[in-house]
Amino acid sequence: MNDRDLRRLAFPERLANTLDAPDRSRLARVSADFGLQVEVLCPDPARAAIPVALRDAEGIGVGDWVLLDGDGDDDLRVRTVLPREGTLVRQGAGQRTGPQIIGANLDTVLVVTSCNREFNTRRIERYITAIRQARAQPVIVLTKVDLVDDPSPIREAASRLLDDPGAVVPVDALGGTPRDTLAPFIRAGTTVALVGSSGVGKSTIINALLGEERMRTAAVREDDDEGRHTTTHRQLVAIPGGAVVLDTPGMREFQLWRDPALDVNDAFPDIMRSAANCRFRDCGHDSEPGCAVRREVELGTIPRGRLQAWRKLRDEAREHSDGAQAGRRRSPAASPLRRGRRPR
Ligand SMILES: Nc1nc2c(ncn2[C@@H]2O[C@H](COP(=O)(O)OP(=O)(O)O)[C@@H](O)[C@H]2O)c(=O)[nH]1
Ligand SMILES: [Mg+2]
Ligand SMILES: [Zn+2]
Repeated sequence: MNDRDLRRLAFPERLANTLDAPDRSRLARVSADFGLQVEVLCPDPARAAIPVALRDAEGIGVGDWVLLDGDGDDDLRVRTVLPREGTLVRQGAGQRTGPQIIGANLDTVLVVTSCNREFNTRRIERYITAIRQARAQPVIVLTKVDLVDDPSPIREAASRLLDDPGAVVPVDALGGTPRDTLAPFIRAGTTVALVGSSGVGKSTIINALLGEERMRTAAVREDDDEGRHTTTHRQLVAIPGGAVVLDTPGMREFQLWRDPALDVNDAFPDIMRSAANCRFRDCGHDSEPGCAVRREVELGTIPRGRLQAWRKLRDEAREHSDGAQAGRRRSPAASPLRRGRRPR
């Protein structure tokens, strides 16, 4: 791929000097995952097979940079997955127990939620925990502001979940100008994923960024406010202006991945700030004397539900890390968050 195409697909600088000229000609970016095959951009879309051993060993996700073997359209295979960063993972849903990669090499993740009944603090906290775990920047996008009289209470509730009130962005994806509103978060050379329930307007935003109706969108059911699943798979697209965005289908549940290094504190800046004033450094904000967090809950400056959510996620992470360590003794399962082997 030439330099222009690499820029258009947000090729990360950190990988540049790990590759020689022949490798560069075999570079591609995974844009969709179909199980035994992936769609890759190189820069035109093509299909490539994934050797089972490779999938088992390190996994592969939309957004990964790979080196391809083979020629022509029918014969492409993924040889290597380049070390990924910014990996958003969740615990596989249903029968699948392993980590599932939502997106790889992400710089920013937009948590998209609508201003109506769909807004759910507890769900957003979960997303933010996983986004911090990925070391990507979380942004909360409030859609359908045109449907509510006053979005400011929701905007305030959302601001509490991030340390940066500037990272809460109300948009009207239909009548407004989401491309301008979101520009600070969709910079050239970066990869941005959109996550959230179905029907909140993720695909609509991406169409606005593309300037064409490429993604399918669908009306929300009137009775329960739930969207139909129009977006059925994760799809990476390059948008004019040089950023890459990832559209995802709605996620019903977002289980945190069993990662021993998961630190839920990162997603609770308000609690952490207050915890600095607790008498004990390892205060569990439970029944300890001199607990500043509980005092703030009583004063109402930290919502009670927020402290309960912190406890719940912390316990979940602990449970997970015990489980993961037990699993690790049995088999050295690869972490999708690993820095990865250097390519040959
Ligand atoms: N009124 C209003 N409707 C919107 C807005 N954004 C999306 N929609 C509508 O919501 C429905 C679901 O949008 P879609 O993009 O398919 O949601 P997705 O499932 O998150 O990708 C569509 O009918 C959109 O036209 C918005 O800001 N305001
Ligand atoms: Mg969609
Ligand atoms: Zn405390």
